[in-house]
Amino acid sequence: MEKTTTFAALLPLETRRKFIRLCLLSPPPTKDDDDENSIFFSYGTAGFRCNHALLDAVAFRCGFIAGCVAAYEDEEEGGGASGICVTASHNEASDNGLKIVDGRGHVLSERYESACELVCNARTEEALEKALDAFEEKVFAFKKEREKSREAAVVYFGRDTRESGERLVERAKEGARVLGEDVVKICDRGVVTTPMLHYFVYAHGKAVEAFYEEEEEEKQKKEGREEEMDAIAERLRVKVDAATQELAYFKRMAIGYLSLIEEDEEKKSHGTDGDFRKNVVEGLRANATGLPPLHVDCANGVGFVAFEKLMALFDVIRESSSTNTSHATTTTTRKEIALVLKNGPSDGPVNLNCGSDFVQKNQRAPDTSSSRLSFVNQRCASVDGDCDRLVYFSIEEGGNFLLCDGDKLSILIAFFLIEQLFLAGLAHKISLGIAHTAYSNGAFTKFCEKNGVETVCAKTGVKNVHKAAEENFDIGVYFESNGHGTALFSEETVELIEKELVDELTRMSVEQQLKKEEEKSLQSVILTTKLKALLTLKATIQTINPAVGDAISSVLLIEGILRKKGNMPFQEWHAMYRDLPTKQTKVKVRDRTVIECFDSERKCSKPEGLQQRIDEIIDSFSSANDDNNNKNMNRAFVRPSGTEDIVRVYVEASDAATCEAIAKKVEDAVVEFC
Ligand code: NG1
Ligand code: ZN
Repeated sequence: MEKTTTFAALLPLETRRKFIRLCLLSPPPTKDDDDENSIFFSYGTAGFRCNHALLDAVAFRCGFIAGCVAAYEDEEEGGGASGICVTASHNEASDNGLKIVDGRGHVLSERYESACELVCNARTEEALEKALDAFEEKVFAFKKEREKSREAAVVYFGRDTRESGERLVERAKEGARVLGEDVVKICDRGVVTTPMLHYFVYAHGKAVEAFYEEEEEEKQKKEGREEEMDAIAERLRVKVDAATQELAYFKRMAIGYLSLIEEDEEKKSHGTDGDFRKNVVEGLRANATGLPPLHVDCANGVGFVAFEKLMALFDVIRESSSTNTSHATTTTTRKEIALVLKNGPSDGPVNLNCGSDFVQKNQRAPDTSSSRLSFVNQRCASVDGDCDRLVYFSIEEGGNFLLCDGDKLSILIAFFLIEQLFLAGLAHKISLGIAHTAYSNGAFTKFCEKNGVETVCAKTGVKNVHKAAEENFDIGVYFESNGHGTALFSEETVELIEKELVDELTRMSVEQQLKKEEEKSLQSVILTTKLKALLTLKATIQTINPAVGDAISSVLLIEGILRKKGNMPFQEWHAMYRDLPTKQTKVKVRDRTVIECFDSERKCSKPEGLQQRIDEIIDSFSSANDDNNNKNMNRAFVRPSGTEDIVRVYVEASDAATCEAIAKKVEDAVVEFC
């Protein structure tokens, strides 16, 4: 695309001046009130994150940045709307953070990051001018003329349950307001999960697109008179508003899930159709006695609130279907999904001894006073503080802890989708693979290889894995081991599935007309295998949050898949392959940024000598008795965290004791070299 104008030309001089003046009035804090000793705010794995008390100026500046993205960025490049999530995800309660969402509902593109850092760290007028110029150079380079007719852009705000959230959202709103209300509107969605906020921004863009596509009103609008333009703008506003409400979000997912498990619903209904299905379908199912309820550890966070809303919606749907159908008894008494919610915001500080990060990294159940014993012998799941991560776990009779982490979520979803693609006759047309990070277990990658599932390893962080999934596959399943992830369907894949579905329905209806009367009733209930698979794929797409990985949407998807797999017990899923023992620790060092990594962060090039030391440690643990398999099994790597001021150490070995021993040595090496 050709560069036709600059940010400076787009951003009125007056706005620029005002922003700079306000920034200078409340600069970012320094260590010990010494200007020479400024704190550097780095754009980490997921935006700015640190102790909440340091973040006021950063929040203000991020609000302005989000406003600029919404107002001045090309719609195709992610403008028109944007979002700010005030959350520090899995971090402790005293931390907070700012995540910026672009107009497509994705995390802000990487190309903005350095400019964001400049804007958030500038302390003088000159530095602020330069930082804004950096936007001109890098961020808005693609922007053509801002259309005069365009309605005010919208910035959506949301926060998790942290106490500091309200204050920081207000600061961020002040930043967006600098642009003026005629340029940017503010929409505060209050306490919501991170994926919900991403969804609102995504839905905004889709609603605007659909409005203009379907109604072809953009043309009219340009030619129309003043009052017509007002009426059209109002209609658009109403549509966008409806599409970006919580209810729209929950409805999409709940209906997707109900369609996904529909086959089972019908199977359970009485009459000949039911008997027929029983013969055809039930034979394939190992266990149809129903899944026990899922106990969900909500990390003392916003997930609790969101899951409650989802359950309330299921209640409403159930009630309305019971008044509308003759099968009142079957639909009202059975719960489509049974969740027992634990660890809500009133149970303690967010993430303290609970949540997916605690469970996955410590390999044990949440340990809060309110939930300590309640997970024993149950099927359980754990989300993180802002509800975008999910892991499943269970504690066996003897206390043995079983974890289904992001790797196992990937496998379950990928295998399910591969099966459906085959049944739909689309396996040769649609490529499917898994993107993961260096933290994935060696047993997982081996299992994928053995089963012919393609994998790619990306750098840590959703933005990297997302990109890898998007670039490499038509359907890219990706999860970080900590449970951050989703399944991405390319636009062409969604279109292909929809087209095949229409074709299949047409073919069936033609066939139907040719059939004799007596054959019809049976024929009408026998959905062909292909049609069923296509419907399943469509329902899967609807169950998934299209913007970003989402623990609520993932719970629905996994629960749906387990039900479709004949109520697959947790143990069976867990036993698909056996994880190698792993150990993850954190090391506090003076300056973690001295470590530089390569090979998707599985190796480090700096500080000099550290990688060689790690290699030596690994070698020293492979004895002459080891067969080649065992020798290759042990691995360790270190990388600086992008969300905490620590270095992460990861070790994987053939047994737990070796893991511990290697971890200890690698930690010492990190301390020595950094
Ligand atoms: P850092 O702190 O950079 O390791 C952590 C997670 C990432 C990702 C981000 C964002 C681990 C080892 N790292 O990043 O996977 O989830 O937080 O929340 O879990
Ligand atoms: Zn999170």
